[in-house]
Amino acid sequence: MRLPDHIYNALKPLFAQHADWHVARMPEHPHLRGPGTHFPDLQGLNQAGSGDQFLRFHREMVRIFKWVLANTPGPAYPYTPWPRLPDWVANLFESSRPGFLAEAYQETNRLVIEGTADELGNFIEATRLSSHPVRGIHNRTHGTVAAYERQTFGVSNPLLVDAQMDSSRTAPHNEHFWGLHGWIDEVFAEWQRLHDEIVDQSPLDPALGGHGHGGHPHHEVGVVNQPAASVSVDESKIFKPIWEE
Ligand SMILES: [Cu+2]
Repeated sequence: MRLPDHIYNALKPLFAQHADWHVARMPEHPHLRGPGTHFPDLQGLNQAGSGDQFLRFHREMVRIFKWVLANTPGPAYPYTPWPRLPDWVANLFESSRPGFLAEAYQETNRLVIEGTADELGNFIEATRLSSHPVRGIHNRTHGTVAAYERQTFGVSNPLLVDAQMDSSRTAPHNEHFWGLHGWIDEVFAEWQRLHDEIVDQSPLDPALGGHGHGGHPHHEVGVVNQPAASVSVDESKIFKPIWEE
């Protein structure tokens, strides 16, 4: 469901380029990334580094989200990253693909210890670089939550307007985006601790953020506040519910 209105209104403009970032990573859109574009360092989903960029880009989003929560007037919104997928999502996975989640968690843990950040991101998202049979917990959760919410609350429920989880344009407005990405961010933080990287999950003022990581939600040096090419893309093949495989 959509976040409370005061939070939704505050963060919507800050994450307006989230969808452009995802669209620019698609292998068929090389002209939307690289030197001279909004995303000069961005790798395609089929290129090395894409999984690493996925983790770091969304780290920055989570940090900006925390800043918005701390600095937006109105009722406090308690934010708790999912400790792992909540039961109502896990049960949907389990009934469609028994054992999928247990195996996915196991491989996630293995990559936190033995993998690179790129391999971890590739597996969790999944990019085109992971061929593991239980890859893609991120994409599958986006698709599964979207379909579940439509079935449960109704397609035209006002609280799903501009907040569908199966579109990168609207998903950041949904409360579960932050539950899911909070979980992913904690997994990445654990990887960082085990690999002697500094972990910074502190709230980030969006006016100060955005120094690389393959592109930033809004203020890219040199191309400030120009809308990126707004290519509308059907993401239904990327964000499919777990029962449609
Ligand atoms: Cu995203």
